[in-house]
Amino acid sequence: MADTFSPLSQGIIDGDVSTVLDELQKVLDGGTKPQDVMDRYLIPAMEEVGKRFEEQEFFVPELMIAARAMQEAMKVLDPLLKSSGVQKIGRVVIGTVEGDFHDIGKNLVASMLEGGGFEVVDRGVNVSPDTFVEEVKKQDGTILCLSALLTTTMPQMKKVVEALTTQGLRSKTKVLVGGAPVTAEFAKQIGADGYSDNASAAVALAKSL
Ligand code: B12
Repeated sequence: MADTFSPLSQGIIDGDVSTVLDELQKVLDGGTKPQDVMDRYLIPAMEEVGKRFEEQEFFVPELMIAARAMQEAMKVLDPLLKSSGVQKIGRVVIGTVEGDFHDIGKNLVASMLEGGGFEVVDRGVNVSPDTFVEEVKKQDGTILCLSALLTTTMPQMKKVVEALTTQGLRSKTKVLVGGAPVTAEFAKQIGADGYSDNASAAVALAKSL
């Protein structure tokens, strides 16, 4: 039997933006914290979408309409995840690696880091190693966060680490990696300083560095 989802999660799976916005408002009005909304409703819905894609029940158009519904929900949650007026505790440069256009998880990590008190420079998606290096050069002691959602783009993370080394920036920079296919073992293999599989842990990790 197919799993049953809450109306909010089902709205994401169906890519039904108006249901998503209505249901999102209801759960927020009911007192659910923005982070819990992500963890309980939105992320499981995207996982389901990925599962259906893998099982060839969904194809790229369904993936895209679900992603659009997720992005609309994020527009509402984003300001709630960020706190304002907090003194910045460090600088983070973040982006999705070259060849990869997935940005939902990266945006979430960026929002949470900002909410956690970091100054965040978000270079977007499809970011080349040179662009990351340029951005890191602007200030010593930067934390660099790399996101990849495709097994084919994961090797780009290694290229970024190598580019930092070549430019003499590696020792001054902490590199965190993440994204669905990335593992702690892979992070270690490429010489990154840390890995996490979710946005809240990414903030704790960045703070510990
Ligand atoms: C939405 C989606 C899309 C959307 C992206 C829209 C957008 N603006 O991002 C669209 C439709 C564009 C898309 C396109 C493609 N996709 Co796609 N996509 C997905 C899907 C369903 C969900 C991803 C997502 O947003 N998840 C929700 C977020 C919140 O989770 P997350 O990204 O994992 O991020 C969390 C953690 O990983 C972590 N994290 C993320 N980044 C970082 C960084 C740091 C530093 C840290 C510490 C933590 C961290 O924290 C986040 C929050 O908790 C996944 C399935 C899946 N299960 O991942 C497939 C998936 C990633 N896609 C896949 C594929 C194959 C593709 C395409 C190649 C399809 C095609 N044939 O065209 C293209 C590639 C385009 C490209 N070059 O990038 C495959 C990848 C398979 C593989 N092994 O490589 C997946 C796994 C689907 C599947 N099961 O087959 N996709």
